[in-house]
Amino acid sequence: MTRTCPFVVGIACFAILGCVTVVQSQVTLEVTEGNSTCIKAELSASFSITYDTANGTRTVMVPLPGSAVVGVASSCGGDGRSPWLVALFGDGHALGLGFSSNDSLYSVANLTLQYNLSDVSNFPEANSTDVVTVETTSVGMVARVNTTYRCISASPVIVGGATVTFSNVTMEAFMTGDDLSPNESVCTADQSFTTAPPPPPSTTTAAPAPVPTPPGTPSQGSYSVSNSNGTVCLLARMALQLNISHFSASQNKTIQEVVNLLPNQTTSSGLCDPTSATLVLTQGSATNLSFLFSLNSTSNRYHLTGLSVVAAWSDMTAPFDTSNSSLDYLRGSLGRSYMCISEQTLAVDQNFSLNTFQLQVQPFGITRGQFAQAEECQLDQDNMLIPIVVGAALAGLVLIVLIAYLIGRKRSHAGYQTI
Ligand SMILES: *[C@@H]1O[C@H](CO)[C@@H](O)[C@H](O)[C@H]1NC(C)=O
Ligand SMILES: *[C@@H]1O[C@H](CO)[C@@H](O)[C@H](O)[C@H]1NC(C)=O
Ligand SMILES: *[C@@H]1O[C@H](CO)[C@@H](O)[C@H](O)[C@H]1NC(C)=O
Ligand SMILES: *[C@@H]1O[C@H](CO)[C@@H](O)[C@H](O)[C@H]1NC(C)=O
Ligand SMILES: *[C@@H]1O[C@H](CO)[C@@H](O)[C@H](O)[C@H]1NC(C)=O
Ligand SMILES: *[C@@H]1O[C@H](CO)[C@@H](O)[C@H](O)[C@H]1NC(C)=O
Ligand SMILES: *[C@@H]1O[C@H](CO)[C@@H](O)[C@H](O)[C@H]1NC(C)=O
Ligand SMILES: *[C@@H]1O[C@H](CO)[C@@H](O)[C@H](O)[C@H]1NC(C)=O
Ligand SMILES: *[C@@H]1O[C@H](CO)[C@@H](O)[C@H](O)[C@H]1NC(C)=O
Ligand SMILES: *[C@@H]1O[C@H](CO)[C@@H](O)[C@H](O)[C@H]1NC(C)=O
Ligand SMILES: *[C@@H]1O[C@H](CO)[C@@H](O)[C@H](O)[C@H]1NC(C)=O
Ligand SMILES: CC(=O)N[C@H]1CO[C@H](CO)[C@@H](O)[C@@H]1O
Repeated sequence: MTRTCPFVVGIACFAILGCVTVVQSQVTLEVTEGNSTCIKAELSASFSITYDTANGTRTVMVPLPGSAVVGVASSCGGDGRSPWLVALFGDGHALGLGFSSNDSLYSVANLTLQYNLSDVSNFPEANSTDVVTVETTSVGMVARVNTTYRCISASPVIVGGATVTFSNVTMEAFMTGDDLSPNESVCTADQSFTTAPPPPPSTTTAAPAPVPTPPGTPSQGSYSVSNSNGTVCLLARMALQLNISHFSASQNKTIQEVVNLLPNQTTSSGLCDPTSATLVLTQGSATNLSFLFSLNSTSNRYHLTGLSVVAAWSDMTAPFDTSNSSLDYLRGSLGRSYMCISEQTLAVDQNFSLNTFQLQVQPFGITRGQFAQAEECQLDQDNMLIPIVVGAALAGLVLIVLIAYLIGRKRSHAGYQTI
């Protein structure tokens, strides 16, 4: 059985999940006419697509597979038409990029995504079999004519109910030779990485940059995921705080921003499989957080193996996007829930960590829609130890006083008898 893993922002999938190993493929696409190449693109892309099921919406992650091919609709333009690159993949899915140019610049004028909801391997339980086409004209890929557009950073493009995240892109349209031009136009996201602004000399009289006020403790939200027959298959209640290092537009430097997830503005969705479970938390269009849990059916233990985030906050110069699919947090046993009341920091990479508070999760083995008995994290057990030690010390003290009293009483009693 092969099916595409629902969680692919990441890089790899476990063999145990039984899914295609989705090392995100680098795809090469070329549009030629006659003997000459007019568009050449080497890129990775993944699609986050939300669709309707009978029981609400679901979000899946679909990668652009290495097997994608250039469709015949592609063209080099001319005769008033503009160049058009169409990549076909899977069961009737397509990604189209239309290019336009003037004397100095060329750009991706529009992006079209077509996906076929009949494809049950990517869109399980879809309540429609339509082929959906969505389009946007704000793609934000611009380069100088006769140069190669380069963008290694992940750059999300929102199109309809979907997000296309490109990464590691080198691409040229309106080519004059058969190979990508050695001259590059580097996207702004890459520039802020490579040319990190030097810290201002401390001797200047410049006013200190405003430090973002740290938010208070976040509030706890309750989230759940149901499977196709409406049975709750994942439960979570937790308070979450995102800690992201990004380039601040207002301060013109990289800052660390700590933001609480607001449960009353957050919706949950996800997917459950026998050995993997995904929880996606979406706060408006600003924050999208995915958790991937996996179950080891040999040891009957589960853990949080993947975390991914897409954040488009007001002070960012570009949406922030990162993921790590080789984590090992929140370890619990099948048939039990995992609980950690204490604050925990889940480090994802050098730019993103997630702080959790008052957390209880159960990604597998839910019965009657309720949490099973909890296994407490070590931090909570350590915190419990202090009152126990204090209590034991107090009990010991009481015991000593009592014994002393009893001995004293016996002595004085004995004293009476001798008289
Ligand atoms: C393609 O190249 C061949 C030989 O190099 C040439 O004979 C042919 O005319 C060219 N075709 C076009 C459309 O330029
Ligand atoms: C699919 O479900 C959504 C709500 O979940 C509903 O609004 C929509 O009409 C349904 N579509 C079909 C074709 O049943
Ligand atoms: C959509 O997918 C279904 C089933 O996978 C397939 O039969 C159909 O041909 C696809 N539609 C298109 C337009 O490719
Ligand atoms: C995409 O943009 C090009 C250039 O502006 C235009 O010619 C083409 O019709 C557009 N495609 C769609 C589907 O709108
Ligand atoms: C080319 O287009 C860009 C925007 O797409 C514009 O900023 C620039 O001024 C244009 N240049 C010329 C020479 O028309
Ligand atoms: C791009 O290259 C072509 C062929 O080498 C040349 O004719 C054209 O003037 C160049 N355009 C720019 C803007 O450099
Ligand atoms: C980016 O793409 C190049 C080939 O186009 C590949 O060699 C390289 O490993 C890719 N880098 C990442 C981080 O995927
Ligand atoms: C719902 O589906 C799950 C597996 O997807 C199954 O274990 C469970 O028994 C089903 N429940 C009902 C009420 O059909
Ligand atoms: C941002 O900082 C860089 C380097 O410190 C400087 O060259 C640039 O002018 C600054 N931009 C703004 C808008 O302040
Ligand atoms: C959401 O909750 C916060 C406090 O947790 C409250 O200040 C805010 O008004 C609430 N917003 C809505 C839309 O309920
Ligand atoms: C599952 O657990 C067993 C026993 O603890 C261990 O040997 C095995 O490596 C684990 N498998 C995975 C994929 O982690
Ligand atoms: C909770 C809920 O709406 N469950 C429904 C999920 O969908 C199946 C049919 O696909 C219904 O039978 C359930 O009632």
